[in-house]
Amino acid sequence: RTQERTLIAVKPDGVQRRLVGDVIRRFERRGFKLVGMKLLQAPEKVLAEHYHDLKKKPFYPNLIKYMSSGPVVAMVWEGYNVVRTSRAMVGNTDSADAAPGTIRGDFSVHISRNVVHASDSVEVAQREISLWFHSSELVDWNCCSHSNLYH
Ligand code: YYY
Ligand code: MG
Repeated sequence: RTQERTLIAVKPDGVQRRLVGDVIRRFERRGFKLVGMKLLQAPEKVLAEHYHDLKKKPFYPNLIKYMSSGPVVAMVWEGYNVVRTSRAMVGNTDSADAAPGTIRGDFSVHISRNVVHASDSVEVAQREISLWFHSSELVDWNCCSHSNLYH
């Protein structure tokens, strides 16, 4: 379970607002390991697949427009329970209900500009990681702080 991985993405508003470093810092300090990262203009096909379950929602066209409006920083983070813990770190989908101390609760006021994405289950994480990254883009490395984070 310390090998669990999740997809975290800083959305275009987060990149524009120079929040990339803060998001990375929170995951580093919590104790997670960065195993993949890239800045990219998200292709429409990737976004359509990424949000396929929301295709029929009224906000879907605006969501795709927003996610295409500029570069995103896609990352894969690894560690114990990372999927569930990162959802807690990111906060409620609706920024208005996101607790202070969470990324959305600290940096955003509206659901349509909520700064980051985090996979919501281990199965979804695996699908999203393979959608956004080639396996060759993920790096297996030994973190020198491992024994201070896990027994
Ligand atoms: O996983 P999470 O990002 O927290 O929420 P989802 O329910 O998967 O929705 C994805 C994305 O869609 C959300 O981050 C913002 C946007 N959205 C919206 O603009 N308006 C809504 N009423 C619901 C979601
Ligand atoms: Mg989601």
